[in-house]
Amino acid sequence: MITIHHLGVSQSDRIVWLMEELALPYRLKWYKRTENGAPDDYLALHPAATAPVIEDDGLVLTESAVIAEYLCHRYAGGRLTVRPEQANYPEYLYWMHFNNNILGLFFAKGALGTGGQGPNVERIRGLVGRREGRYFDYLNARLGAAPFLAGPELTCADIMVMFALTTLSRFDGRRIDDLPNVIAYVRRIESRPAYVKAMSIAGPAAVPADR
Ligand SMILES: N[C@@H](CCC(=O)N[C@@H](CS)C(=O)NCC(=O)O)C(=O)O
Repeated sequence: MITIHHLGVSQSDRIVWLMEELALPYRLKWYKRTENGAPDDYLALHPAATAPVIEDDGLVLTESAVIAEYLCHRYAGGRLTVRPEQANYPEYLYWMHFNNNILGLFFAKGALGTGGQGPNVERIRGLVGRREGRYFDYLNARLGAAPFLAGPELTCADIMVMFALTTLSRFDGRRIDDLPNVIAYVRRIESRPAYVKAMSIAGPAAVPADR
């Protein structure tokens, strides 16, 4: 059975959501954050040890997008993915990788917010602002044209992006209040039973417990 090593309040909640959407069985091991991020027993799991980490019969895997594709193809016949020969494959691929851009900007904004100085700070601040603005405008436009990021149905691309629109915006991530299509999309996903269940197990407000 798949084990999800879940770091509290982290991107690993999306793998719980994925498993609930696919109705696949899994074990969940919960790790509490320390002041410095992941605790030592979490860091010992893998050389990179970013959350999520999954374990499958001795295989230890990181990177959400990799894990999502791996689980869907190996255990669910490709459900929630889009095949290269399908017309919406480019949209699927693009939105599958959107998360890393947003997380990169989130960390850059955090660093700038600590009062960074030096000749490049203003240039980087401008670049971060411009890119963040354009990414979110693009997201809002896309969600005005299609109910889900890859098209008519929920896919792993949605599972990849939601964290940046919900949990991240509780911290210093960009808020979505001014993006009506994004708000409607978040509401749509928040009404899915698999999402509700996953968040009750592993979401930012969930009570820490192994399962
Ligand atoms: N690109 C990675 C990023 C994962 C990531 O940065 N996770 C954060 C939690 S949201 C983490 O591992 N933080 C703990 C730490 O670095 O100590 C993915 O999508 O899985």
